[in-house]
Amino acid sequence: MSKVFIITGSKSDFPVAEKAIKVLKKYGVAYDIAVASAHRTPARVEKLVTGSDADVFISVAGLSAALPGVIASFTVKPVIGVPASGALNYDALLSIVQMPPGIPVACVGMDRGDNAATLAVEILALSDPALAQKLKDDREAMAAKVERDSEAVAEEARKVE
Ligand code: RP5
Repeated sequence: MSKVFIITGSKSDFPVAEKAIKVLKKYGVAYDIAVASAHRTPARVEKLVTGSDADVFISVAGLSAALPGVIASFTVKPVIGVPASGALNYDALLSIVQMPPGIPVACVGMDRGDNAATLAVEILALSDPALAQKLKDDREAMAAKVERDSEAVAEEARKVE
């Protein structure tokens, strides 16, 4: 049973999906991945979404980026959209974020497959205390790194002539 279902609009979106997979693997969260396009294969999108037992969907899409919204139309589970960067960049971001009232998609930053996965883990952690603890541990590790970086920068600054 997969907890997270990653659907990309194209094979070319895989590098962004890969960032999500790395995070999900780190937290030991089961996932599935498939390619399906809102425009090229709408029936396949419906079949995949309605047939899935995942708790959270992550959808990576570029250009007009209808896919996350179409996924959201077929489920009441949370959908996290990741705009894939392209020639224009803001096209996909604005498309994903501008959903009509009642059918929201949580939109992360451009190509931020990693943040999409972290948000998915946070949603799953609502009912999984062990997962929540792992997230807290990682936040502490991040904070400790900032302190180490600050000391390193102060040291570099002292050397500047
Ligand atoms: C979108 O169009 C996909 O999500 C992809 O980001 C973009 C380009 O797709 P390909 O032409 O590479 O298949 O639907």
